[in-house]
Order: sequence, then C-alpha cells, then structure tokens
Amino acid sequence: MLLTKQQLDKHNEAALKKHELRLNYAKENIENTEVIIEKLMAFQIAIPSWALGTGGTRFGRFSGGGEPGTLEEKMEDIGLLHQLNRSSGAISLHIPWDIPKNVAAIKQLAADLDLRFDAMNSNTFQDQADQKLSYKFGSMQNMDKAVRQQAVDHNIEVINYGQQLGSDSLTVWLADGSCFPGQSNFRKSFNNTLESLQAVYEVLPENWKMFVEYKAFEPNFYSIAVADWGQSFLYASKLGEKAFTLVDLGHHLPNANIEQIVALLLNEKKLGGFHFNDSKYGDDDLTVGSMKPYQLFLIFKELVEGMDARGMNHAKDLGWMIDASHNVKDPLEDLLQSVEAIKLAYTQALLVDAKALEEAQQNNDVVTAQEILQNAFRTDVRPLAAEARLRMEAALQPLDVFRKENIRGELIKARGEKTMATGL
Ligand code: PSV
Ligand code: MN
Repeated sequence: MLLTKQQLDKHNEAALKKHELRLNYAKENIENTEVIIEKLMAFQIAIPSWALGTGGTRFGRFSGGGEPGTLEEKMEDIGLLHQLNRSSGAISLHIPWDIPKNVAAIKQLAADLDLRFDAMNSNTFQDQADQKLSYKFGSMQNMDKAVRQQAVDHNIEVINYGQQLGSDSLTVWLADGSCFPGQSNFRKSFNNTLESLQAVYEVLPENWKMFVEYKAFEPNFYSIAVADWGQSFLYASKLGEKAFTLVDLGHHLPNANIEQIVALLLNEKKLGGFHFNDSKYGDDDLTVGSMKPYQLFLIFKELVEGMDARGMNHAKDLGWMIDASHNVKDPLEDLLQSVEAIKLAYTQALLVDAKALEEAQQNNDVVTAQEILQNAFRTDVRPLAAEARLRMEAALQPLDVFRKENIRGELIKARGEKTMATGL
C-alpha cells in the first residue's frame, strides 16, 4: 500500500508553516546546514525482512494484525516506509525465511519501490522441516563434518540468491556454542568454525563483503563461537580483506563501551556494518535510541570521525541496518521511530566540532571536551531531518501521516487480523 502524492502533499502543506519556523531557528544556530541536509538525504538504513511482523519472547507473541504474509507484502511495507521517510531504501533478506521464489518479479517489485537488496543473512540456528542434519549442537563448529558441510552449503546457497538479486554482502551470525562447561572443546570449536567460514569465503564473489556478527550469549549460555568483537575480528582477519566484523548493538555484555569497539574496528579497517537496536538488559531488540540515545550519539561520533579520517563515504561504505523486534508497538511505527533516531544521532555527530575537540584533548581540557560533545548532543536537529525528507518528497512527519491515514487499519482490511509474518 502506497500513498498518493496528493495525500502526502496535503499533510506536508498542513505542517509546513511550523516546519519553516523551526528550520529557520535551527539554521541560525547550526553551521553548514546545507551540507548536513545533503548528507542526510543520501543516508539509507536497510530494513530486515523479518522486522515487519510483531515480535515476541519465548513467553508469547501478540500479533497486531495486517502483518505481511509474503515477501512481496514485506517489500510493500518497506516501500511504504521508504515513501514516508525516503531513508529506508534497502531490504535485507533472511534465508530460508524469505526465499525469493520468482527472482525476476521480486527484482521488478524492488525497482518499482526504489529498494535495493542489502546484506543477505544465512540461518543455521534453526532446523528446517526438510533439513537432513540437525544444528542442535552447532552448525559451523559441529563435531560432525557432514553438519559443517551442510552449513557451508546453505551459506553458499544464500550467496547465490543474493547474486541473483544484486546484493553484495553476506552476514553470518552463528548461534553455535555450548550450554555447559565441558560440553565442547574451545579450540576445536574455533578451528571448525574457522574452516567452515573459510569454505564460504572462498566462493564469495569478488565484489562481495562477508560480515561476521558476534553475540555474547543466547541461545547458548556458557560459550558462543563468535562471542565478542575480538573473536569476530580474529575470524575476519584470518579470512581476508573481504571479511569484516558486524556490530549488533544488543550483542554486548552490560555496559560495554561500544563506541570504543567501533573506533578500533574502523581504525583496523575491519568494521563492516551495524545492526541497530537498543537495550536495557540484554539483547532486548528495542527501538533504536529509546534507552540510550547518548550512547548512540557517541557511536556515531566515532563513526563520523573514523570514516572521515579514512575518506570513507558515510552513506555507502558501511552496512547500516535495523535489527529490532516489535513486541508491543506497531512494527511500522517502530521502524519509523528507529530510522529517525539513527538519523538524529548521525546529524548530531556531524555537529561535533572536531578541531575544537582535538584541541581540548591535546590540552587535557576534560570539561571543554565534554561541553563540545554535549552541545552537539543537545542540539535539536529534528528540523534538518524533516527538511531532508521534504526535499525528497517524503513526509515532514512520517508517524503523523501513518496514523492520520489509518495505514494499519487499511492493512488489516486488506490482509486480515490474523496474518503472521515469517521469521522468529
Ligand atoms: C541474532 O540475535 C541476530 O541479531 C542476528 O542478526 C540474526 O540474523 C537475527 O538476530 C535474527 O533475528
Ligand atoms: Mn543482528
């Protein structure tokens, strides 16, 4: 379901006066607003195909209705998000949850909605109905070579789908590990995992990247095959220059200094991309920026500084994706909030006076350093993000339009109350 241009114009016209007042005020206080707005217009955040339905926990799931039941419907939902914010122009597929059955038709739909295919995700953390061997005791780390081979073959199949669709990266997240001390041998698990990853890396197309995602715990609770950024870095370094670490914000032990991790990975040319979400306790998969917006800003501050130091393109040289779960909110509203939070943190990071900060650091002027960061963080940059949307013919206030046009109601009418999106 897409809105007509007239529908969007009507909402934008109603909100225009207030927007202009806010924008003028922002322009008076912020330097280089034109450069910032252009950067914002270029910045796209991929939406995973598994995030369009209601999420849940192992205790339950409360569907909100009107969920997309097919890959096509998921793409249509992302197309709608993209129409509202012009910042969600990419989809990331999880195989086998979202196998493209008719590749030509899926590519055509993506083109119609102006979406590109972001990283492909393999799944060796669940057993599928038609699967020969079980991943109960791991996939790439498994003691049985035949299971490892099955996991390798699956990843190669995922690359093949990605090639047909025009993707250029593969994200591997392994649930492999152990639940109890003594259950497995750390060195053997590591070597098996490395060998399996190498077999996939060997067939990775020339222009592709391979992202190795880490996670501290869950579903295994004693050890995980790729538990932290150091282990991911180790695999990525041994694999070669097309392999990178992927940082999912929810995959750290409590209070980890993620911004420092990001800075060092960038410095070592091993940062590949992000899965954005937020958390209070563990891998909570909450709306980006809903718990720790200052941390998100600090991460972006490192990203901007580190990318600029290497002459990287902010919009294109790293993978930007949301990986969240929507248990109590409408998934589409939640995704609009997440995209906005990412863009605001990015904008605030662009405001940091890098030269003044360097000087303060040089002089050990801790107070000034803090002032510089917090001045940027406390600046209201929402009018700049709204202006970027307006210039791209998107909605000044996407959430407002979503509600006023009763989009969820329309989706329920079209798809029914009881639809269930595939995924976890
Ligand atoms: C694992 O928790 C993870 O973050 C990986 O990225 C998976 O692909 C995704 O979530 C599955 O929901
Ligand atoms: Mn993730």
